[in-house]
Amino acid sequence: MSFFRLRRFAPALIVAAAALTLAACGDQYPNSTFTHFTDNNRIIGALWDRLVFFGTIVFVFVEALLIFTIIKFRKRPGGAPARQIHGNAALEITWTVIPALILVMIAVPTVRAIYKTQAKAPDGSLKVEVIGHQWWWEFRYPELGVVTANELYLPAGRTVNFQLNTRDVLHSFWTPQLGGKRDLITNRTNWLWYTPDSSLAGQVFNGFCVEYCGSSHANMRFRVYTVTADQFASWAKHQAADAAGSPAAAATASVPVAAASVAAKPAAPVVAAANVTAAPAAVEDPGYVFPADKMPAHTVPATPLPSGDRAIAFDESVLAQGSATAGRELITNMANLGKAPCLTCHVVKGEMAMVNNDNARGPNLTHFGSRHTLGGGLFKSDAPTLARWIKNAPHMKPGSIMPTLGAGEFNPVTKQKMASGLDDRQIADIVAYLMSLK
Ligand code: HEC
Ligand SMILES: [Cu+2]
Repeated sequence: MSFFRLRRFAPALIVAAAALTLAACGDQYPNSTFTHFTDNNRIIGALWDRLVFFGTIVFVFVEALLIFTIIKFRKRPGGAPARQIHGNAALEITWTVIPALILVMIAVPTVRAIYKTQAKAPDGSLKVEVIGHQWWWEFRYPELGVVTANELYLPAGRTVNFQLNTRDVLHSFWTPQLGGKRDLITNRTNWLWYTPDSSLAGQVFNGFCVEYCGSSHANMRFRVYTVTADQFASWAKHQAADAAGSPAAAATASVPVAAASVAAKPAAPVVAAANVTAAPAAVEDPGYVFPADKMPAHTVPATPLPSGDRAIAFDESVLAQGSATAGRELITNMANLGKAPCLTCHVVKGEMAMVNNDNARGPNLTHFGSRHTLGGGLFKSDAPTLARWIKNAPHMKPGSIMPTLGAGEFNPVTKQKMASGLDDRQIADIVAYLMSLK
């Protein structure tokens, strides 16, 4: 396209570009990093504002000078040849000094922001250990005895001090509206702290892994619920308790002394497990749980189940017949190890322990029924989704370390049909059990 034709189209192009830019302004962006809800975010936001401000001034000045020069000193027919210049000390000093001053104006607040955000967290902060796994998040509250996954509860107005570690490869922890990003680095501990504004109680935020970590990197998400101090205390107290229906929970309820002996001898619950046949007892104080119907649409997982040729067949009518008692048997009874060795990878506090939190490969399931999401925040947690997840998790989430467990299912890792495994009826029982673990 010749210069003249371009010139004819230029106004139209500029109008189109401006319209396109403006069109982007109307929408709401709930995951925007430019919405600042914590001290950490505001410090970094202020730095960004300053950079954009100075950058804009420099850009406008330089471009204006450029356009002015192009027009004013353009070649004219019959014009005199341009004057030749060699060196101009004043000009050279000016264009060295001004950028140097601009750099100082940027460097000083940048270094200050780095020191502020890297400082030790203030005393009295809530400590949360964030542990990255391929491809889900483990959250521990060591002071409160809580271990959970993919859903983080934070009391609004209190500083939270995150200790960041990874069990495998690099990950990065980011909740755009609250703070981050900060990497989780192998064999190293990183820290990040921020204070969610006290006005935030009752809100939900999306969090992401932002360091490429393998096939389900994009499926490694989490939710942050900011709640009141009372709601947080209620939630944490219940989350620290043993699983509903577990021998330890039953022992604590009747004879407090027995609970201590069970805890001291990890072998004891194995025997006890076979004897407890009653349905998991109703939880006395179920603790605060963020109401699912108060979650804004953009925080509700919308990943569809595999469909069409890829669908995981499951007879949903059996879900209604699922028995939590039978489900608990399947999970805890050693005789079924070949079928449902769930506890070789998962911890259910109060039940027989085959792994502890430090060597468990999967999320802690003690209060799974109180979570709204499933599989690294990828799916909504409901019975039909959970049933298919247990049947064939790696088919729903590429690379997932949770194995294919359904009889007859195609295992994407071994590339073979499962000769044996759980049938729909057994899965329905396990679903009923897990959903009862409020
Ligand atoms: C080889 C280890 C392993 C075994 C065995 C295993 N799981 Fe998992 N499970 C995992 C891993 C790893 C995840 C996390 C997967 C992800 O999100 O990518 C997981 C995730 C889950 C989740 C979702 C938890 C959440 O909050 O997102 C549930 C529920 C679950 N497993 C139940 C079971 C049940 C029930 C069994 C037995 C029938 C079982 N698992 C057996 C490793 C295992
Ligand atoms: Cu990751």
